[in-house]
Amino acid sequence: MLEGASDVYVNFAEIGLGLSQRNRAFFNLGASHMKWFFQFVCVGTVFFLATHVQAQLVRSGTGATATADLSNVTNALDQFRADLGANNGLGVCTGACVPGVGRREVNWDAVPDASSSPAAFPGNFFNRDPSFPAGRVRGIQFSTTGTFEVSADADSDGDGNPGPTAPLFGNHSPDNADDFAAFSAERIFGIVGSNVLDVTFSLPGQPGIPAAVKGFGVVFTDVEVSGSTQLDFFDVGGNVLQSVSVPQFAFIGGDSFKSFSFLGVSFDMPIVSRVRIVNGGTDLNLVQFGSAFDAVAMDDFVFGEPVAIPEPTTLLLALVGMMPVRFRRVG
Ligand SMILES: [Ca+2]
Ligand SMILES: [Ca+2]
Ligand SMILES: [Ca+2]
Repeated sequence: MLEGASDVYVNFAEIGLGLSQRNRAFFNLGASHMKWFFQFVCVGTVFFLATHVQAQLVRSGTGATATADLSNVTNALDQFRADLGANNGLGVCTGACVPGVGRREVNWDAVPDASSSPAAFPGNFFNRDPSFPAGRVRGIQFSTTGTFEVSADADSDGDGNPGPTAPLFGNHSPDNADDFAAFSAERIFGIVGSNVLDVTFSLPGQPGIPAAVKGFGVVFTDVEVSGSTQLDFFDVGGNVLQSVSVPQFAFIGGDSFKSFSFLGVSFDMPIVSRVRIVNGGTDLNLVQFGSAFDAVAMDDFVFGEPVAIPEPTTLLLALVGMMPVRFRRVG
């Protein structure tokens, strides 16, 4: 059914073509439209009724490198991965990959030096067409009013010597390098000039085709204040499906022990078209934006395999377009 949803979107143009060729034999038109009809029923069920029947599954956990206990984080992450299904890897969804089924991941670690701090990271880096390397074809897009950065690795200019840019966003503040940690070595993700970003989805390899996913989760680092960090899930109509605070790492004393907090939420069906991330209360320069003074960064993103969202107006026109064919048959 979900694979059919992809076919519907790609072939919408054929609806108009079919209507303009009215001398085509009815048998062909009828079979074609019946195919569309059943696909529309499937798509409609998924995208327009889903918000009334969906259930959610929340996975979360915290831990810290210094306490040598990341089991709550890894267990929650692995549960979430299992909730979504097999990792479909990189590139366009072909072969065993079915749109809407399985998952993708981003760990930032293969981002080149040229797109890492202090350089800005483009929000469409992983939302490219197949003319780009497969690693950049994942169907996930980021937007913010600020500027994204991926942290430098240990040798930020590739000359074989450490630096010159400090890892873990230490180039923005020494506090960052003290408090942040990489869950997957060694790059992490952050924002300058804002504490909010939006995540949207496309069919991998087709950046112009908006898509929805079944679930989305992030491993955050250094969430210390309750309520400072949050995920808001939106459906295709812009309605909030769920808002969940990311659990803070509970600590006693003056340091967060380079902690991690994972939160992932999945639904019965791929109905999430946007996720808003409130990433703590400050940006990488420790300029306060949110109500809580809590610097937070992000590492691993895990999300469901995107499936195309049909446009409601196109769906309506297509269904109306079926009517003259039926009238001709009766006459
Ligand atoms: Ca170097
Ligand atoms: Ca990483
Ligand atoms: Ca913090």
